[in-house]
This record gives sequence, structure tokens and C-alpha cells, in this order.
Amino acid sequence: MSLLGAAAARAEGLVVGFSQIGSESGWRAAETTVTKQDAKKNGDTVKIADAQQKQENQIKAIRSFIAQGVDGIFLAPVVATGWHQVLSEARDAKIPVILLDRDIDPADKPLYLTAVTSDSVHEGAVAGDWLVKTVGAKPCNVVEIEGTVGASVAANRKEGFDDEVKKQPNIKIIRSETGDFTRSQGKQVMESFIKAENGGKNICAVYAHNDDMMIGAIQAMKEAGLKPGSDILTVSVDSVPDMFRAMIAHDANATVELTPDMAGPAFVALGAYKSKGTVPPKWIETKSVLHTSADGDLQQVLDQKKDLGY
Ligand code: GZL
Repeated sequence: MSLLGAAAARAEGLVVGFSQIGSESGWRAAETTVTKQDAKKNGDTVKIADAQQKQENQIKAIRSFIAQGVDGIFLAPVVATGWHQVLSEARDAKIPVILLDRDIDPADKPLYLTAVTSDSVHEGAVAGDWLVKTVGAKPCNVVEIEGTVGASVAANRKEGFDDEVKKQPNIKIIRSETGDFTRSQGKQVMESFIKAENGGKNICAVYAHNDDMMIGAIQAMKEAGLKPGSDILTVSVDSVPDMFRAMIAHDANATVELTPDMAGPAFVALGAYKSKGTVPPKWIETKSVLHTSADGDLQQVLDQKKDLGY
């Protein structure tokens, strides 16, 4: 597109196609809400396609956005592989692609303009470090509820956490299974862990790759007559409102915050690229903050969540 065309696009506002994974978690629903709010604030238009967590639906949506000749495509990739062909088609159509909240195969790095994501290895390490500091020298068997198989954030959060706790001989990860980032599957996985581990008596802590699976796990622990947050320590990622409510009720211990506002920086980068040809850094990193049940500002942080799409 010529600079004049680009300036015109900026004047009228951008038209962006967003291939969204689905609404598998409270965090993702908030991401969708904030994306709509950001577009409205900027005077841009965003067309959101919900893929119901299926990659083939995301690929179909991207092809539809290309056919519509949108100014840019946002993609939250459900898994890290299988994007080369469709992102090559977007490149050939000269439509820039920006990744939101998850990454893709590094070999396909040339096929997107930038990625707006957290450092998900660091998120896992922050969760692991909290557990190590909390457990001290006490023997501790940990169970892990993983995110979607093949998702970059699941592999990274596992790597960060496992590497941290592996440094402690008294802490052992005894079971690890995917709960696909949903409450219902998180509950099912925790029920199976409890059943397999002497009614949960062998389990000292549970790490879930997102809060929604942990909220399911908390329900499973309660139904088994266990006290989550004291009989079994909990640490997870996202910092959704229901996790703050659980920490205030002392049913949970810690969560690593992830902003749902990935689209804000993406709109800015796309606008500068289209209007001025400014090439953004390949990675726009969002920050991760630890919150625990010992914090004094839980209610205050919870009250502010409504401004973040929750
Ligand atoms: C993380 C994002 C994850 C959230 C989950 O950036 O991809 O996907 O942690 C969501 O809640 O399902």
C-alpha cells in the first residue's frame, strides 16, 4: 500500500481481522472485550472470528480476512505449528500479521510483523520461585495441570516452573496432565490426581497454567473434603477476578498476572506501520506481576479488573 493509501487508512481508521482462539477462559473473554474497547477508542474497526479453539477455523478466518483486504490481521495462535502456508498467503497479499498472547514456530518469524505476548517462561519461573520460597525445606509433592497441548504458553510455563522447582531436592513434580485451559477439564484432572494420590493426602501443592483450570481444581479439592490454599497450596497464571475472590476467601495462594490488553500495543504498532512505515520490534513484551493471598491490596486490584475487560 502507498504511503498516501496508508495515511488514508489511518485517517479512516484501520480495519483489522482478529482470529481469536475462543472463550475457553475468563482471561480470553476479557481479551476479546478489551480488543473491542481499544478499537472503538482508536476509531478503528475490528472483525473478531471465534475459532472455538480449532486451528482449522483460525486458518479459514485468516483466509477470509485476506479476501476482504483488511489493513491488518491479529492472530492468537491456539498452537505454535501449522501456520506457514496461511501466513505466507497473508504476506503475499501484503497484509501484516500481529500475534497476540501466544507465539508460533520460530521458523515462521519472518511471516509476522510483531508479537505482543508476555514472557511465559518467566511466568512459570515466578510461580515456581513462589512455591520454593513458600515450601522451604519441607518435602513437597507437586501436581501440574498444563494448558492446551501444543500451545507455546503451555510449553513455556511448564519449562519455567519445572526448571525452578527442579533445583530443590525436597520438591517433586509427581503428576502432570493437560486441562486444556478450561475450568471443567481442570476440575476433571484434579479429581484424577486426588483419586490417584491417597485422596489428595500425598499432594502438597498444585500448579495450573491458568487460573480457570485452578478454579476447577479448587472445586475438586473442596468436593474431596480438602482445604485448597492450606491442605494443598495453589499457584497459577492470569489473575482473573475469580482467582482474587478465591485468594480473599483463602481458597488459593498465588497467581501471576497477565494483562488481557494485548490488542492496545498491537493497534499502535499496526497504525505506525501503515501510516509511517515504522517497523516495530519483533516482540512487544507485556509484564508479569505476582499476587498472593498475603497481599494487602487484593480487593483494590480486584475492583480495578473491570477496566481490563472483566
Ligand atoms: C496466555 C494465554 C492463555 C491464558 C489462558 O497468554 O494464551 O490462554 O493464560 C488462555 O487463560 O486460555
